[in-house]
Amino acid sequence: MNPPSRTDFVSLTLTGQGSGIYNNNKQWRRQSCWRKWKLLSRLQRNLILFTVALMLVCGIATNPSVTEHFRGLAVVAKEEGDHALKPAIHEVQPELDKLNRPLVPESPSEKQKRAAHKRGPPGLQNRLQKKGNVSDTQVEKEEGENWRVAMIDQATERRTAKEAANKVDVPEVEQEGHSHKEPEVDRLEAVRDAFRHAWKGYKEFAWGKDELRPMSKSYGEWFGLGLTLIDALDTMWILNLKKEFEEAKTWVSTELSFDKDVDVNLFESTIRILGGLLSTYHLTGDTLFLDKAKDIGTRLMPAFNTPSKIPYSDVNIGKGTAHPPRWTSDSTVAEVTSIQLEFRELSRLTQDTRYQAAVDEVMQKVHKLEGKQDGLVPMFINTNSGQFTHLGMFTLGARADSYYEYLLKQWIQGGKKETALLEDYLQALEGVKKNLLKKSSPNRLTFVGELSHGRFSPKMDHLVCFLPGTLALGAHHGLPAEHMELAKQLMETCYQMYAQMETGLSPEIVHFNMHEGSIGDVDVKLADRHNLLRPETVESLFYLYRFTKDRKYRDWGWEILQNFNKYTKVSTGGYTSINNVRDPEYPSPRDKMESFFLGETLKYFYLLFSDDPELLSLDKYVFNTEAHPLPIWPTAQ
Ligand code: DMJ
Repeated sequence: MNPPSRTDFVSLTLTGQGSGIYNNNKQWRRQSCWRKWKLLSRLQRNLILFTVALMLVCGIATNPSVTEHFRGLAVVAKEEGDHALKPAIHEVQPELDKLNRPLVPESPSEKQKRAAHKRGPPGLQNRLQKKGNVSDTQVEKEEGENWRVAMIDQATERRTAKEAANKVDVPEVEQEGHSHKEPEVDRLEAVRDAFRHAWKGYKEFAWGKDELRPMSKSYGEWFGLGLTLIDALDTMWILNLKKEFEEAKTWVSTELSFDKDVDVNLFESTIRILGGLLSTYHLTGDTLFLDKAKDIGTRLMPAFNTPSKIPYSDVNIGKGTAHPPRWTSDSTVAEVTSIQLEFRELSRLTQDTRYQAAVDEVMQKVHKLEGKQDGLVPMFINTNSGQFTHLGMFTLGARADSYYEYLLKQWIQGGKKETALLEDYLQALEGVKKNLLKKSSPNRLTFVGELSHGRFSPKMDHLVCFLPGTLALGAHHGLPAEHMELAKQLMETCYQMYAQMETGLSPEIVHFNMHEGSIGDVDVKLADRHNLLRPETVESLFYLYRFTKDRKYRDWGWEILQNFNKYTKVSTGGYTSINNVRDPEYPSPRDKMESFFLGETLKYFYLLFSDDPELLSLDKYVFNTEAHPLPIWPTAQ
């Protein structure tokens, strides 16, 4: 064979074939390949090597588990504010230790279970698990003499007896040929354990800071106001965590100061801080919390000094100045219409009408605005003109959700007299039914999609899962029974958003399939696979259980709690948001415990499992959008 000429193309000659002898033994093939390789020019060899290397790199980079891994390492929570245009979170850069494999050390049996876990889209199934992750920690039994000063209508006095009734008998299981009965699981105690574990991390690594970063054993600051601690105050009271509550109260009385040159988001600080302080005041009767509530409420008032009286999104609580975000003069509709319960209550308690007047004016203006479609509101409103902007886009998810929730809840708070609120609520529900409500394929799950300039999108945020609870609450307060029917259907859908995921935890956003012949109901885009420990589904389960007493809602909640324990619990303390609910092998921790996990999620779990309907009776209290109970006004009853 003649050596190939040094041209810039690859030329291979198959010698064996030409001789008519077919030799295919390994040795021959190896030598023949090597000979051919040596016959190639340097350029040809380099070209081939480069192509192979390129293919390898592309292959690795497009492997989802690898990309998820890098995302997990690099992520700085993308856009987590639900309503805010863009909250600025200033993370304190911690010393990073092991960011890989965050979760509690697994037992060998758990490892086996995970190894056996099938990947790929599962069908509709109830993933109810039989055992809980209940630690041995015991409840503190002793009641302090004066601790429960003005307890919730003596409700908790009845709690202990009723809690005993909340033990769950777990079915017999076969193990290594022996049949034995699993111990009873006390679900309320499991929630307390989860709280204690979360609090342990917060106390050790983030005490007095806004948020725990459990993986790096550090903290993040947003407003610099001890957000998690304040958000969690009433949860500790309700869960009867006396020692933890007292420590937190001491911090509030000795360390918490709002006299600080910081920009805070009006909506977030109202629902979490003002709401948290007001509800803690109601539960404890301790005026420390009312004084603090009045202080922060007053410092937030400059937000309303705008040409339109539609508040700015940000306030400097030290300087008394307010402003919109740097890039727009818009606020989101949810932000400006979901601060009313708190400011109205502040006026009632302080007899200072300015707070209520400011937020009522916002509602009156929004009530009259052009740009709604069948009662549905756009997502943005301009603080100069007072008009909606970005017309034609409608969602019950981020940036609009709690507008609908607060229409109903203000109506309830004020004694069902403010008919404009009720009218807007009822009209909006008609708008939902007409424009946003569809069924998925193949299982005909009812879901709430979105509308953009007349075009329907089958996208549903997890945030929308507040809706079953709100619908049920409305039905309980005398609205049509069909609201309850819709609530039940949507509740099933929200549950399936968890059950159909490989970790049993819902992603942030799902897309429902609507075409015939779809294999599963739910699709999840890569960028939407995170779970931030959000409360909405558990919140709705609580309402649905309270009103129907159907135990399946409790069982669904129990299943979800166990999956939080399995995939988000960090062994050194705290729980973390995760990046990928579809990968039980590596859910990829985000290193952040949102304050609402303690303020809302765990509180709703506890209320779901409690047998006492008088523990925060829904005829006496209305929960703000951050799960802080505020009283329904007594004069109204
Ligand atoms: C909370 O801050 C509130 O529930 C708010 O209404 C929506 N977002 C978070 C929880 O997901």
